[in-house]
Amino acid sequence: MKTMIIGSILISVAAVAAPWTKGPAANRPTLFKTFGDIVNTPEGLALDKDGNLFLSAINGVDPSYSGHIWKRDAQTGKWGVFAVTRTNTKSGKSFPQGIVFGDDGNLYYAENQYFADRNYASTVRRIVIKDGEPLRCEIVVENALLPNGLRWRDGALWFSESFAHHGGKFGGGIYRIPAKDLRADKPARLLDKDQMERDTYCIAWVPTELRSRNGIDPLDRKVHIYTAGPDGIDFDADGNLYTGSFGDGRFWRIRNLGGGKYAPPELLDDTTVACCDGICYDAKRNRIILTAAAQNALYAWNIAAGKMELVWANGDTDGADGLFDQPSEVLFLPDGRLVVVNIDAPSPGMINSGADKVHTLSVIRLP
Ligand SMILES: [Ca+2]
Ligand SMILES: [Ca+2]
Repeated sequence: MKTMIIGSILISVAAVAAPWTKGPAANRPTLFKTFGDIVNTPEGLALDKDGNLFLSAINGVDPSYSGHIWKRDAQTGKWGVFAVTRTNTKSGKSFPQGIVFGDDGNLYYAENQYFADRNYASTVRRIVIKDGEPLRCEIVVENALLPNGLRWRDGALWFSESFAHHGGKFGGGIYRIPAKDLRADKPARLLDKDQMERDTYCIAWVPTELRSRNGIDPLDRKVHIYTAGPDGIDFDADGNLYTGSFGDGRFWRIRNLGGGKYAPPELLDDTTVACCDGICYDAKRNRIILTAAAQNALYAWNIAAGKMELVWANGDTDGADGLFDQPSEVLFLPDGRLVVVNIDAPSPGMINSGADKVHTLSVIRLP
């Protein structure tokens, strides 16, 4: 009897064994926020000029909860729903992905309809804000496939289009829309991808290499997402743009040549990250932080040294203790802490073994 009890204790201990971890102990993530099922798939992050933090809930895991956007008050730290995003009239759903504030103080977001409709049904929209309150959602960019990471720089909205396959090649695009063309009465219209070479809004096309995942052919419909191109985008202090691709994890720089000109994409690293989601610039350390979604990891590209450094990685977990559960987006708070979104919506071949009931943001205070 005693042996059996000891045996069952050992089994229960093994079942809750802590996941493996890698990276400096000082970088260990802790829990920043747990959400209920209303935010079952957290995604994009943005800060307004007052330091309030915004988070989009794309809610792809359980779309019976509508897509919407939360706000964390910078003064009180309290979270609340900021706005429910407007549904697509055809799909009846809203899937807000990347978000960013414009110079006009309005919140721009990628309305990603790709997983409901692959025929240019996606848009970029803005929530017009007055005195801190949302007034309306309006379409400002149309005819997109999978708009994803958003940034605002030099009077323009920048975003990645994660699917821009054309000419028999897989890849994604980087787009720039000047503020004057972001009009609710006449949205900026992207050209179809087979004409993207003459789309004046398209700054760059980035190719995706097809890589097998645990023996699964990337052209298999189950892993279609691994044919995707650029996901997260951000700029360094000199205005050079960086992006990482979801499909093959490759990391690229698009140099700012001045006068509105940009160099062709330059491959910086093609082996470290297997699947890149969001990225952000670490101004204090002159690095680009990359999420490595499949590896449950964060890496940092050291710009001066020209090399990749591991920030943190951990094994499969639901994230309840603050460890990573498929990191997807990163952003520095005004106090210097790094917030990491755990999207917890795995594709095949990821360390994250399944979407669970614990919906979290992690935080790291980098030394
Ligand atoms: Ca989780
Ligand atoms: Ca999980």
